Amino acid sequence: MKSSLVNTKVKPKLWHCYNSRSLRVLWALEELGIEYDVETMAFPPRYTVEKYKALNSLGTVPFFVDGVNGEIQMTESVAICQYLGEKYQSTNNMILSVVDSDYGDYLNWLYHSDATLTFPQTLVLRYRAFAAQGCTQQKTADDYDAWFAARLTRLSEHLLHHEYLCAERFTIADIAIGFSLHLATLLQLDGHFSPQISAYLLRLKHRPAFQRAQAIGKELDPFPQK
Ligand SMILES: N[C@@H](CCC(=O)N[C@@H](CS)C(=O)NCC(=O)O)C(=O)O
Repeated sequence: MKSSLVNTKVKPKLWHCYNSRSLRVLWALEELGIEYDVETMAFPPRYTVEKYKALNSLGTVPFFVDGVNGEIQMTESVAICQYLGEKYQSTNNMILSVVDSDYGDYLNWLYHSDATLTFPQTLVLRYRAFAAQGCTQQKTADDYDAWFAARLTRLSEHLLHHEYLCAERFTIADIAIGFSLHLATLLQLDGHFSPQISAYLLRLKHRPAFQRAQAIGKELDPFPQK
């Protein structure tokens, strides 16, 4: 259902929490160099922001609105990156299309980022990192820690021979996978990285657009000690 709380400006608007999946969208916006509005919130916004669920009934981030009347409303970080890359295709080279030979790979990395890499991390986050809130289930966290380690294999093999994931250039697939690796470092799962994964992540984090995006909302870091 469309919300009546959305603004109607033409600039896209993003609701963001520091170091959450909405970082993928901020990073894409910064790479594209377009104007946008961002609202930073403390995590988790369904508890910290009054009426956030009236805006986004899932209560999650990212929440993204675009269109003259705010008619485009999206909640999936990778889909939003794809939308932005395609909408601003004339000013960037960050997407692939069906005519590109790496197109299958490109789609596979886009889906791999959340379905295969971020998924086990969310269990570690919930049952290990949020232990202070009484959510600890060590066995579950340990199982998904090992699951994550095993799921890095394909990426590790690929990066032995490639600097970026597709078409030998930076694309939104690198944003999608790069965030999953960044999250792993926050959860101290980076001990599972092969040298080529560590080097790839470092390469991505050196990008000025990543650095600008990652600084936004830092004052609301839920893990300020890290
Ligand atoms: N598949 C969605 C997942 C969105 C999601 O679960 N976001 C997390 C933050 S990384 C969230 O908002 N969690 C807060 C909550 O569940 O209350 C995406 O990739 O954007």
